[in-house]
Amino acid sequence: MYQLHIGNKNYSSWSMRPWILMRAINLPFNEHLHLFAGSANLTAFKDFSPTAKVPCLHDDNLVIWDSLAIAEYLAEQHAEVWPRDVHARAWARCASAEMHSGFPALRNECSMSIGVRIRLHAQSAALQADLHRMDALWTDGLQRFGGPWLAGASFTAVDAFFAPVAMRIQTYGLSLPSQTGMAYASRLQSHPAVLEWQAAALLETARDAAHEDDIMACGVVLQDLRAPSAG
Ligand SMILES: N[C@@H](CCC(=O)N[C@@H](CS)C(=O)NCC(=O)O)C(=O)O
Repeated sequence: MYQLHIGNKNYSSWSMRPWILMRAINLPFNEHLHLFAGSANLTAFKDFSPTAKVPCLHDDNLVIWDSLAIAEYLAEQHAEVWPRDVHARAWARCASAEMHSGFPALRNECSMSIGVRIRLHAQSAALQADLHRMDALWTDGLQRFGGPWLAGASFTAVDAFFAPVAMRIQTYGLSLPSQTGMAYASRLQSHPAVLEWQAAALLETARDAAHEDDIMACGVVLQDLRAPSAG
């Protein structure tokens, strides 16, 4: 059985990706949730992850410590991870790699916090450029492969890679230029695996100071839908 190590569901966008993928395509796994604890992670997370980061997948003696590498490892054994069509598969890999290494303004200025609703102090030009690129990328996939998912009829790894973006759109009330892009964000928000992850995130009572500080710095908290903090 796969063992998937993840961080707090409210904050950990990288953990969310393989978890959503595995849940959406019905790959059984045991979840190991590790709470973020500032610099203490560096030692505690080292017990299961060579970079002291999450996600990290264990499969018997194999350790895979990066979200994109996890998707590729799973794809070696499960054909449904990527689209079956070679063109759709190449596109899906490009889009996932772009998410993995790009969209810095979106990632830095809109830290993921699923249970909170925030009004940003400002939207930088870089953030607006990221949102325009996101919209163009999503529209391209949906038109090229016919939807409803980014690379065709089936939910695949590329959709899982953008699930945290749909959460950020919800948290920060972000707008994409097209109806097509917004409709895809809302489709992602209501996927059963995303709803399951979100429900668990809302029940979390742990708070991580570094993540909370990031969120407070970028805007005004309008609503906090999470279970009350454990203190
Ligand atoms: N490139 C890595 C990024 C992993 C990453 O940055 N994970 C964050 C959580 S979302 C983490 O573990 N942070 C802990 C820390 O920095 O102490 C991946 O794709 O898996």
